[in-house]
Amino acid sequence: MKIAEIKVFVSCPGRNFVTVKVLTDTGVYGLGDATVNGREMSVVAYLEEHVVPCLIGRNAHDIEDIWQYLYKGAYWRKGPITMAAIAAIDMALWDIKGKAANLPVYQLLGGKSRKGVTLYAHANGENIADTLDKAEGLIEQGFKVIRLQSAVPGLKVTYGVLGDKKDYFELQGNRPLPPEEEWSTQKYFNMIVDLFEQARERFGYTVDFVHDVHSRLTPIESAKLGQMLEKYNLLFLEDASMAENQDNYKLIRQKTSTPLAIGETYNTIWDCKDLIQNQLIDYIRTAATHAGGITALRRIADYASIYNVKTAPHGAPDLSPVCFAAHMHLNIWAPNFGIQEFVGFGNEQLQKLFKHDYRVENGMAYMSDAPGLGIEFDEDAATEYPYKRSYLPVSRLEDGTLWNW
Ligand code: EZ4
Ligand code: CO
Repeated sequence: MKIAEIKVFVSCPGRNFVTVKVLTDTGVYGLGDATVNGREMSVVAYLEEHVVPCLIGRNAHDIEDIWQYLYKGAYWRKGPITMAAIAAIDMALWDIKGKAANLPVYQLLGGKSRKGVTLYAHANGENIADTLDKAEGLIEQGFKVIRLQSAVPGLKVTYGVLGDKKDYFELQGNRPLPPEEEWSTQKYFNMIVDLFEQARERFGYTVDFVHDVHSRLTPIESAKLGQMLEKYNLLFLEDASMAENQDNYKLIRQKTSTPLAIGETYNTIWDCKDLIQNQLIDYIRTAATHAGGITALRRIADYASIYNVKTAPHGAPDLSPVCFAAHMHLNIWAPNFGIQEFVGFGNEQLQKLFKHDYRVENGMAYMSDAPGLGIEFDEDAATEYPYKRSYLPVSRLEDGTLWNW
């Protein structure tokens, strides 16, 4: 089964997505997601100029060899653009193998470890009461784990809070230049304990909560936050601090028993090797699109399992439904799966482009037994929504110093 053609699509059904379609000489094809938010066209160039010509004529079944060929064979290893390109090809090849075998991808990974996939939903509010009202709505829908984010009084915009945008799906799309936001740890600390204090007062301990710090804190500030939130029993604190220096988490870990999650920006297992091996984190949040596809995420999951680290794949709106499909197969298989982030299935345009048949019930996602990844992409509809240059925001401290967004 030879690779005959590879097509790369960039579409903007509300926000940009890079979708890859690998076609074989047997007519079987597969889909992959190569979206790097705010840097979409660099992955397109990487694929079209440097990857596609090398793959035409190769055996589509050789997933591992093609992965190694694109990783080791580039000489320039790792990095978000390289790994998103590899990821998209890898997902598409798993999709093809599943279709050829007439089996869903999770069967090729080893079969089901569970009935369904536990999700966490987002409650984003303009103030604490607003966040908790939204959490209540999600609890009524059956979600048992909720991410709580609330605007920080005194800062003009807060990560994860919608402002005048009604649809979280569009939050990071359609910005011709990067917007600027500001950060103050002191103002954040004045809000954050109240958020969880009031959440526990209102909902008791019958649901789980998570919170995304989005890497705004230094390690010692993260340690302090972890301590302040211990009594509210979070499922995890996400991206407390940056960990380019993985030793940062030693400091946080020594000081607090609040569970820690990180990994949505990681490209390879090397970015989290020390964190996992030293048991400095509880959840690894690598995404199939950004960390090298199903082949790479399977390897990270297996490695993490021997150190009691669970998987919690990134599920923000910039990961396309093809990535979500890849995660669903990994999640239903991985013995050490923890939880999947979930922001819904996007707007109508997106649902027109990508067809799938997941069922969400009581905070769990279930999938069908469709062969391959079980996702379809409407190429013609994609042309109706052309690419629009768009950026994530940048963040500055109040004195103007550039900070982590
Ligand atoms: O900022 O996906 O947990 N989710 C997140 C996201 C990320 C975006 C970046 O493209 O942190 O909202
Ligand atoms: Co996050």
